[in-house]
Amino acid sequence: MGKNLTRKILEAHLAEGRLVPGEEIGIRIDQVLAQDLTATQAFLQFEAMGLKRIRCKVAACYADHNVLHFKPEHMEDHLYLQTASRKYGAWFGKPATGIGHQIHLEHFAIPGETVLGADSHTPHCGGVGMFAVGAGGLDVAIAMAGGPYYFDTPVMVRVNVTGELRPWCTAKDVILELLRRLTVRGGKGKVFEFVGPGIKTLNAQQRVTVTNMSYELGATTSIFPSDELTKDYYRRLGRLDDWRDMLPDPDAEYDETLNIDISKIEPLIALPSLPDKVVPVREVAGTKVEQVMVGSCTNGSYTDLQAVARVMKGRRVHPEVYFFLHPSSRTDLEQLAREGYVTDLVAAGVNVAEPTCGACIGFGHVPAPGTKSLRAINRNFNGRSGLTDDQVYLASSETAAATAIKGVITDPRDLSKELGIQAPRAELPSTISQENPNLIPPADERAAARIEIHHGENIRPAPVKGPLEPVLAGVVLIKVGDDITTDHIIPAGADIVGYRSNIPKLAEFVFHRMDPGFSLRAKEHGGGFIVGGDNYGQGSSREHAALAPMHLGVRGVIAKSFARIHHANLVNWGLLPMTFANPVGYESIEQGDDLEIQDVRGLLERGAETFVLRNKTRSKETQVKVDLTPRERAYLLAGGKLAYVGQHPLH
Ligand code: MIC
Ligand code: SF4
Repeated sequence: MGKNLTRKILEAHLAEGRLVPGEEIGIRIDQVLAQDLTATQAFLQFEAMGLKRIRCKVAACYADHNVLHFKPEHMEDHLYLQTASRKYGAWFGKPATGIGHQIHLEHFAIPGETVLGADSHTPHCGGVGMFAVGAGGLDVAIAMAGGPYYFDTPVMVRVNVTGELRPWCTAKDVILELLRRLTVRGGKGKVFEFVGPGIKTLNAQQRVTVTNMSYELGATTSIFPSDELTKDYYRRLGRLDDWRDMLPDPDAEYDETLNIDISKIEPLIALPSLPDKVVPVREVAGTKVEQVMVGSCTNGSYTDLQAVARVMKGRRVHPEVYFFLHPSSRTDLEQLAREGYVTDLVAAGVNVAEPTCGACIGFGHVPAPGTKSLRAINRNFNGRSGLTDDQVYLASSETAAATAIKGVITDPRDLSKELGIQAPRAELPSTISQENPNLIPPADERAAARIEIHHGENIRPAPVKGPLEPVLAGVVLIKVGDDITTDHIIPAGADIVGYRSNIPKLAEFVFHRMDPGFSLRAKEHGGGFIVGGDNYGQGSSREHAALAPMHLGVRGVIAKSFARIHHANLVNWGLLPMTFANPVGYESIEQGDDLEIQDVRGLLERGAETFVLRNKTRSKETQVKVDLTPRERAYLLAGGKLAYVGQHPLH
């Protein structure tokens, strides 16, 4: 029986368990990455474990989200991260080095290795044949300490790609097409492995766009083989020594198959406010937009920006449109500048902003109420742009450029017909320099001993919850619907992210944009429960969406279903995730109801999978289920994974 690529990499890294879909495995992690919003907690947790030096092959921390330093504590976070990185043995990307995923790809990605990232878009490096997975900060801290990463063996899906993209149709349209078909829940528990003749028509950067955004399917990750096209990319990087052939066997077996003929794909667009609300661009063409953005880890590369520059050359941004872009790599920006593309963009009236996440996460360029924004990025969750009830559309960079010229949503194919503009080809830079003045190497062990870590005022120790109580009781603090994102639970935005390393302060903002009274109510009740719909906790990997509710005394979340990373984060921080045994259970509970689970410790210890939830207010009982491995039960009993690791140190 031939092996697929995912199986080959997992087998080579297997530390515990069997590769049977749904069964828990532990894998060895070669590389870790984190970014400024998640890394402060990860490093604080690493310090709390009492370790002196990072034990995985490569660790990198990127200051890519909060780089404008609107407040003094923002720079303090970076000084903490820079000193901690150097001391413990991680690379540090200074602000405006670029977006971590792209910098990691350019400098460290190695086909066939594993990378665990404290960011949901870590599947980025899957585009060059890495097994690249996003996780909460604590899981990354444990990987830094040399511990395995535990997760359920994914269902391995063969995505058979045929055909070739037509002019003006892009890799972004490929992933939008998959979102259209599968939705934001369709990838849960799965790895999408892209194979077939069509992948030979997609260069490494195009592949990366697909794997990066595959997380929006809720997938564990996705991966392309490392082949001759990957080799070509490593040649341009000047890192041929890091390249290796990583292919599935010709007769490889998969659990499922999906076919996609990319020659049938047309320019697509996700409507506000979920990445799976996908329709052809021509269905909404003519809609007036006031703002256009190109950037993020999905669309900020040289390839995207060169395409935009080619479209904009000699033309002008529509007078009623604000068009800005955030490159994803300083190196790529430098190359674009050397080749004159930046000049073309600036001459056309495009605002070339700094190479960071920027407006993707609501840092700047917040749309005005009532306006529409078209963005070549990966997420359009409501409120993420910084405006509650925003109207953000997601499309390719080419569609963005066409829209910026015309002032209304435009199918880029019309540019050829109306303005005689030739469709840009997806090109890679001829060279991608490894000279990076902003990427600071770790200190050697001797020098590290002398480095004082900069612990600013805002950097508070990693919190730990006490052991699980015998009876779990409290009121329902909030009841929410389906597809609630971690952006809803703990919003981003410049006013809030500065407190990522200060959980007591951050906790004031839980559900802030949806229900500003939540935190106060939780405090008044001394905590309680959250009730959610399907896919609760999708989106960002931020463990703060568990940590901050934990600080407010939230004891458990009862939902119809959970997103993978958030489920793990709840367990990691000692909050019990439960699902309704019967969907009507959701209807029977309202905000304010008083709930109780008797003998919860005993139930967990005995391995029970169904618990009785007593609704004291309505004198009713509801069955709830838990989907927990023995290891996760032990974490919950201890009061979370950090508490558990404190009792069972990693060797
Ligand atoms: C995001 O895109 O939402 C983020 C900001 O990159 C997050 C991480 C975070 O919230 O710190 C993610 O995707 O995991
Ligand atoms: Fe940054 Fe946006 Fe990518 Fe998250 S999705 S890492 S905020 S660019």
